[in-house]
Amino acid sequence: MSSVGVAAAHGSVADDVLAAATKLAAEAPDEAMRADAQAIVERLRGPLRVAIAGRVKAGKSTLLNALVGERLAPTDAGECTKLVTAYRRGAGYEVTARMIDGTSRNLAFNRAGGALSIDLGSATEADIDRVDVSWPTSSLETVTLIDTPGLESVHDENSRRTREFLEADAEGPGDADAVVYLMRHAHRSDVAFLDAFMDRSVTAASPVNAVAVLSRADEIGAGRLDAMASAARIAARYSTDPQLVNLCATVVPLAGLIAETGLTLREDEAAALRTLAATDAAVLEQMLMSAEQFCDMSSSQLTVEWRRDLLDRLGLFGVRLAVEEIRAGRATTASELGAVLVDVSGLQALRSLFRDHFAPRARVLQARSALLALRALLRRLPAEASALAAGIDRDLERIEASTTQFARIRALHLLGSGLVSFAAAADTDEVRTILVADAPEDAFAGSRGPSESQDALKSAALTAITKWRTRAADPLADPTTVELCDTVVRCCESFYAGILATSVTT
Ligand SMILES: Nc1nc2c(ncn2[C@@H]2O[C@H](COP(=O)(O)OP(=O)(O)OP(=O)(O)O)[C@@H](O)[C@H]2O)c(=O)[nH]1
Ligand SMILES: [Mg+2]
Repeated sequence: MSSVGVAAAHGSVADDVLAAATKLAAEAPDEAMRADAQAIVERLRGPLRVAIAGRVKAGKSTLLNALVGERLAPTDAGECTKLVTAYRRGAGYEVTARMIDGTSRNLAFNRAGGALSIDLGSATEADIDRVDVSWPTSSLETVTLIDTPGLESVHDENSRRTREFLEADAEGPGDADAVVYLMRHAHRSDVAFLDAFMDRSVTAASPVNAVAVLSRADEIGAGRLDAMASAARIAARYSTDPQLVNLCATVVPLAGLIAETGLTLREDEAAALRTLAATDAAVLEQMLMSAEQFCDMSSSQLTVEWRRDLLDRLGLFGVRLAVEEIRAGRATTASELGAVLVDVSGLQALRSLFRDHFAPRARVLQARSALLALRALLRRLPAEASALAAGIDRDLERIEASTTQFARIRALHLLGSGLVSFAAAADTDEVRTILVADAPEDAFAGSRGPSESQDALKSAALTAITKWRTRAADPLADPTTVELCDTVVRCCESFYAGILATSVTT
């Protein structure tokens, strides 16, 4: 798997881009440009920026809270998130709005009853471009999470904000380095939707920087206790969907609400659940048939207000699970019940994806966003700064030529957006495997013989180099296909060099 060597090489690319950005921040002719360049420097020094995107009510804000481990982002059954809001680690508690006119202002906020309630003051949503929440929590140490309004929101204005935020355009790259896309089981058309969305935002998503979540997984099968097992099967099937494999690395099931509540469950809630669990078994069974029956019946000691609260916090599946645990004597306190809920929710698998998929690529993804942003900024430099622009442009060219990392990401986008396709599915699979791979063993896994010897890898690499070089030289191939094939060749060559280097040292 990815070696320390790979990580070190990634770091140096980011350092090189950082040096170019720092130079521009110091030498750009006017103050606004220096500030823009400095913003790129700071982004590159800060954590990876991961946007959480999906349709209205997909459970985005709830998922964000589950990852943070606190109820921060407001969630609601009605359309809720209206502004792009970044949650990042800071020394203190602070909420800032970046206004459409480019200025910033601090916003008042309070946290009565759970989620953050932000007071826009004299401003309206239309005046605000982004909101930035700074919060002192270790869960945001390596990643800044960005909550976005639902795509296809009934208020098109909100949806537009998310698209503008994520999509790359001629002016520069999208503002996120990576994306978590939520899709609900009920919306099988999400795949087509994701496809169309990613197509428009060519730099926003690929198997390198996007993962998908089958969200609200506990609701599958009307909240029966086997819901998560069904969700896992459905997610596994989606993971191999021919459209999805080009758009995201994998699909994991998640019951965000169960995770969020598991991490924040209070003792009074556990006590309410114990009261509920003491209800006669047959009556309880009847109550748990539907949300209406749960709130209507007066057979339990528990007040209707409490029942509504529990439903909000846990859903029918969560209530059923907690009651089951209490009755079996396996978990009764808030911390015991919370642990069970988190365990069942699928949060661990999502966290593992962040650790295993995003973290090792973070510096490259950030360096790439920064490089694109720098290029956009250079285009805005006035004529008298042309020497500075040309110098930095040369630096960026050199950085790009020194690594296959950026070319790989672009090539995956070409593949993912369908701009390049191969007649044979096996070719598409081979190309994707090579482009995504961190090490030769991953790149040539399919062509490896029974022995995992270096010789077998070497010969697989050479075969691939010959094959894709021939394809790149095809006079009938269009320029984007040639570019993609060239990138595959470069990747194979660098893997080949890596194999030779290991055979010498071992
Ligand atoms: N049962 C269940 N309900 C969930 C889950 N995640 C979210 N919900 C509920 O679904 C509703 C919407 O959740 P949000 O997190 O606000 O969804 P969102 O995607 O941020 O919605 P918008 O910001 O309005 O687009 C809320 O009532 C949540 O409690 C889940 O995993 N399971
Ligand atoms: Mg939301």
